[in-house]
Amino acid sequence: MSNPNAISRVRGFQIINSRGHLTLRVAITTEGGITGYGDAPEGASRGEREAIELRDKDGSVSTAVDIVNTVVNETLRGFDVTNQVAIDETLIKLDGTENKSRIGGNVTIATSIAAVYAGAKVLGIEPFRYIGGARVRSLPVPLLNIINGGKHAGNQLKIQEFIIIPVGFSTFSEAMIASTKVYENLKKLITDKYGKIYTAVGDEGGFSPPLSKTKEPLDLIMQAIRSAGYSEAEFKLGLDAAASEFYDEARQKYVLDGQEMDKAKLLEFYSELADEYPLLYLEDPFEQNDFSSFAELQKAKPKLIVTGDDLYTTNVKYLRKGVEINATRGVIVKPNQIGTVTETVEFAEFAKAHSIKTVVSHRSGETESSFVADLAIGLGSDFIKTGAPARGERTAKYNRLIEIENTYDLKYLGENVFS
Ligand code: 2PG
Ligand code: MG
Repeated sequence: MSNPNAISRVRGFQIINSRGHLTLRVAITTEGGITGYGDAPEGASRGEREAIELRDKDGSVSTAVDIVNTVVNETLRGFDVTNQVAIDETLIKLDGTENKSRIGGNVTIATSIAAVYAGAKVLGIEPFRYIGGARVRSLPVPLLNIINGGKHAGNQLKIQEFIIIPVGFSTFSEAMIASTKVYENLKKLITDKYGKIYTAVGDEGGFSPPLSKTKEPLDLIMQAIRSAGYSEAEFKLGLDAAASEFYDEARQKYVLDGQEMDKAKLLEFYSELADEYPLLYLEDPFEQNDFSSFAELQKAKPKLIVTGDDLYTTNVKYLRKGVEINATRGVIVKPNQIGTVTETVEFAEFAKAHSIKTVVSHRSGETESSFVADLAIGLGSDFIKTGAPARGERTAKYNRLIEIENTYDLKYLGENVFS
């Protein structure tokens, strides 16, 4: 008898992402007629060691589409769609390179995610349950990027993301509603101070006011938190410096706030920020090869969750190095940095086994897929980072979490994220 869960067809096609760029969507259909879809997100500030996105010179992803429709389709046909590990291992072997540069990280991740959705559907369970099983119990704390800089905006800010963290609430929904109030107040403040034109938003839905020094947006956000009626008890702050983007490699200097800083000076600068503001989270404070500066900062500021994104690129090989020297208390988990869901799960589990906080993350170029929301719950992640509480491709993830909270008995992590 034939297996209804066997894959009958894998099909790729181009769709449009939040930047107006083309990206890959993969549809996996089973013999029983069930289909699951997976989208490839697109980063702007990419890590050197992350999986390669196959993109053609004309900006399309036509070659990736062809690969899905030929070699991937031929290879995966007949696989049981619920055998995620076998599917992902086959994709890894099919590619055969360290960074998925042969068939493309976008091909592998979109296919891998499509398999998750199809697998969950054939079993009749939610994707988060499919990923996390009986262990699922909590909703992550959102990291909301409400002022955009760096590669994600047209302003002069060197730091890429200015983040609010609603820890002091008892449900995810309350945390999100309060965050929309802060966002709204921030918009008012920007309108009053700089004019309505500066309420236009950057790639991740955060505002992009005409500021250049790091403390200016932090002050503005603190003001927005207060005018929305909240304090440090409810909201902490976070930053993604994405420091590789303002590092001058030839001169070994960071160019920030109109100054040239060496790594010691930059460490001092971050320490000062941590003393002056309720800063809980600091991602990629140094360039992506300087593991030891991450460790020094983490040691100097043990309460801060120093986090590696470009540092690790969701790859256990690099996280192992970070663990050895206690480089960071946190890691970013981005499925398309490594290229399959199985490797992503392994990375998150390795982090957890070493008591490192996990931050499941979107990319700056996204579709309306809510995969990272289900992934964050499935992994029991501490945090989810998915932009401002605005723009459909960001709200798709937040609204999925709200929907899950209102349907299932899961507990918002809130303050417990500190334990
Ligand atoms: C980051 C991400 C997502 P990008 O640096 O953390 O916020 O940006 O997708 O452009 O790499
Ligand atoms: Mg980052």
